[in-house]
Amino acid sequence: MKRVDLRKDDWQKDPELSRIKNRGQGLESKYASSVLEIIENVKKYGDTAVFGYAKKFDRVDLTPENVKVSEEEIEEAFQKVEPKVIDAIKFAVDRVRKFHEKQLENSYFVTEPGIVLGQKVTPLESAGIYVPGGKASYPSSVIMNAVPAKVAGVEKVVMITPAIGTLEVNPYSLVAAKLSGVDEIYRVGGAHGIAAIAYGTESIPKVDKIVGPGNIYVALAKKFLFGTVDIDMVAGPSEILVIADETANPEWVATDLLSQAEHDELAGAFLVTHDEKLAEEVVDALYKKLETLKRKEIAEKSIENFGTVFLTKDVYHSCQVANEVAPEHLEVATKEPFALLDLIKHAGAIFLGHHTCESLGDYVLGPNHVLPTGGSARFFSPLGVYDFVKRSSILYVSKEGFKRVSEHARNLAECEGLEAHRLAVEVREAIKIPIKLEE
Ligand code: HSO
Ligand code: ZN
Repeated sequence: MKRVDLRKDDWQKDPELSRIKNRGQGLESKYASSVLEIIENVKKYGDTAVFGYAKKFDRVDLTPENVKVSEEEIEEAFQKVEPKVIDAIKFAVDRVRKFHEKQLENSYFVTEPGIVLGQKVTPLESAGIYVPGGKASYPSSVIMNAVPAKVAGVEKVVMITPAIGTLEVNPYSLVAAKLSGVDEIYRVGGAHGIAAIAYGTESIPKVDKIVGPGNIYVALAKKFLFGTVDIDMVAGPSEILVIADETANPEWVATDLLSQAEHDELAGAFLVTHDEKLAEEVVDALYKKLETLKRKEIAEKSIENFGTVFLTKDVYHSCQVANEVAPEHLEVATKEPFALLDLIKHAGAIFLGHHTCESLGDYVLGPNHVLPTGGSARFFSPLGVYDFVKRSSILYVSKEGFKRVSEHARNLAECEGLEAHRLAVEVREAIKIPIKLEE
C-alpha cells in the first residue's frame, strides 16, 4: 500500500492524489471500434448477429426458442438455492423496496388565475437490467437494479445475463430476479446483448432504458447506445475510501478496504487518516488478512494498483481529501461521524460509524448499491426510483389567463424573428369570441 503524506500546503497538487482522481479515465479507445462493429451488426442482422456473437464469445448455441429463460428453469433454480439464501434475498428485497418507496415522486399542479401548470410523472414502459455472467453475477445487484424499477411502476422489466459455456444461468440471479419482480429473462450478455435490447431483435424485446454494471464492452456499448435508449451511468471498478481517527478499529478498517479490493484488480481502496499509528496498524492488519482470502490474487493486485494511505493534518482535512477523490463508497470511522456529514460533498454512499461496514449496504440495509464510480460522484447519484420515471410538463390557460401573458410572449416572438410564433398569439388576441372557448 502506498503512503502519501498530504500534510503540506500544496496537497491538492500531489501526483498520487491526481492519479487517483483521474482513475475514471479508462481504456475506452482500445475497445471502441470493436464495440461499434458489434452494435452495427446487431442493428442490421438482429438475432443472427446476437447468436453469432454468443457462440464466438460465450461458446453457447442460442436459438429463438432457447434464448428466453423459461418459468420451469426459474422454478428449478428455487430448488437449487439454499433456503437461507432465499430468505436472505427476500429480506433484502423487502428492505430495498421499503427504502426506495420513499423516492416515489408525485405529479403536481400549480394554479394562478386562468392558468394551470404542472408536472406529470410517468414510469418508463420498459427497462433492461444487465447482470454480468461468471463470477460477478451477483444476486444482490439484480435486486438493486430491479426493485427501484418495479417501485417506479415500470411494467416490463427485462433482465439479460450471459450463459457462458453452457445454457445454464446462475440460479441465484434467477431467484433474485423472480423475487424482485423481473418479468422476462434472456440469456445474452456482452455488447451484443446490450445492442439487442437497445434495438430489439426477432426474439429479444427492445427496452427504453438499460441499467446495470458490466465489463468494458458492456460499459462502452451502453455509452454508444445512449440516445437510442437511456442508460443509468457508465460504471467503472468499485472503490472505497475510509476516513478514520484514533477510535477506529484497525482490523475492521482493513477488512472493509479488502471488501472492495476483492471485487476487481482495478478496484480502489483508500485510507485517509491523520493518525499515523492507526495507519500503520491498518496496513499491517490488511496484509495479514489478505493472505487468508480466497480472492487473494485479485485483492492483492487491486491493493498494488490503487491501495493508498493518505496522511492528513486532521479529520477536517480528511473530509477535504475525500471530496477530492469523490469515492463511490465513503466510510466515516470516527468518533462523531454525524458531525462530519456537513463537510462531505462528494460520495456515492456515506457509511457512518464503526459498525456500518459497506457490506451491510451492499446487501441488506436498503439504499442502492449501484453508485457512481471513478470520481463521478461529483455529478451522479445512486440508482433510484427517479431513474425509472420521466416527467411531462402540463400547461393550460383560459381566455383570462391568455390575456395575462400574451403580450410578453408576442414581444419575445417578435424579437426572435419568429413570425408564426407571434401570429399564433395574435390570432387569439384578435378573436372576439367567434367560437366558444373553454373557460
Ligand atoms: N460493492 C459492489 C456491489 C456488490 N458487493 C455486489 C457485493 N455484491 C459495488 O457497489
Ligand atoms: Zn461489494
